[in-house]
Amino acid sequence: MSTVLETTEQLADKHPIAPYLRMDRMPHIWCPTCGIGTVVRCYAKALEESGVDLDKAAIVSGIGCTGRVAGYMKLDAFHTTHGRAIPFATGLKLGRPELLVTVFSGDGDLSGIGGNHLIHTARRNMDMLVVLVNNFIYGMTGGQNAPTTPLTAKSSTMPFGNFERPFNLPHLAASCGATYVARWTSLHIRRMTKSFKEAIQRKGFRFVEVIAPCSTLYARLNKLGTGFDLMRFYHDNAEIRHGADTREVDIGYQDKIVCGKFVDEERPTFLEAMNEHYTKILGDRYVPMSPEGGWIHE
Ligand SMILES: Cc1ncc(C[n+]2csc(CCOP(=O)(O)OP(=O)(O)O)c2C)c(N)n1
Ligand code: SF4
Ligand SMILES: [Mg+2]
Repeated sequence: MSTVLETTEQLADKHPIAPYLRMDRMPHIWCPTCGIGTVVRCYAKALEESGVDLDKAAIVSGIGCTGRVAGYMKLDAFHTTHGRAIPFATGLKLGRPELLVTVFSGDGDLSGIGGNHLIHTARRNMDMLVVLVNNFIYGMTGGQNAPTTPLTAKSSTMPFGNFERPFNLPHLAASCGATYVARWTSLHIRRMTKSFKEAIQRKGFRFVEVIAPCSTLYARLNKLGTGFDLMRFYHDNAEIRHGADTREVDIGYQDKIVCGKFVDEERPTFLEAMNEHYTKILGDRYVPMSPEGGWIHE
């Protein structure tokens, strides 16, 4: 009996998440043991298990290694400018309210250059899921200090160690008004997937931070070994505390990482609040957007 060997491409097409990826764009740009791919895997699995209609889902990224995610997902995808994924996603959601809109980007993109958009979009409870991959550094551009770099950690712009207080992102998102806030590491594949599934079902501003290795820059500049060593560190130092007070989930350099679901509540989204308000003030004169986009005309 003769055995027909399949090509790498044929085997790759059989991968369980191949239907969610643009396989013609493989191989991806990410370094070996980088954590971003794992987060993509969990997100794709969550889409699949949630039965999301892919024609009704859109993904938006900014710039950076994580910013490449939108380009690899087989969804309506938008690779926007640096720091502008959230405002782009806001426009998309307002124009097409029926879409599941996900923003997928890095810590620098979303909380550095894009930080102003992050806080105001959470405050407005704009209906979108934000997946922020936090590798504590600007990966794509050479390992510069980010607003998330832990105190004393080295970066290419702080070779003697960071002395700037970093953001505690779950607390930032929660205090600005995010209605769903969770943090995982790229080691927590089942919990992260479950969290994405839950967040997909919710409405409002949902924020999931995933701590993931940048093996090439953060790990190397800090002599922490490979991405695999960082995964082992997460294994030994992640502490799951659902409902933890977000004021207490700061991340210190090589210190414990508190993970879990911290916030899960409901309040009117921007569009719901707007529709209710204008209907109350303007009555029949107010013409709301149809859920499919465009205006409803009687
Ligand atoms: C306006 C502008 N400023 C700076 C840059 C350069 N730049 C590209 S990606 C990046 C940092 C991205 O860091 P992060 O969002 O953490 O993504 P990572 O690469 O770590 O996944 C910077 C500063 C740019 N592309 N555009
Ligand atoms: S530079 Fe860092 S974040 Fe970028 S792909 Fe490589 S390991 Fe990942
Ligand atoms: Mg980063």
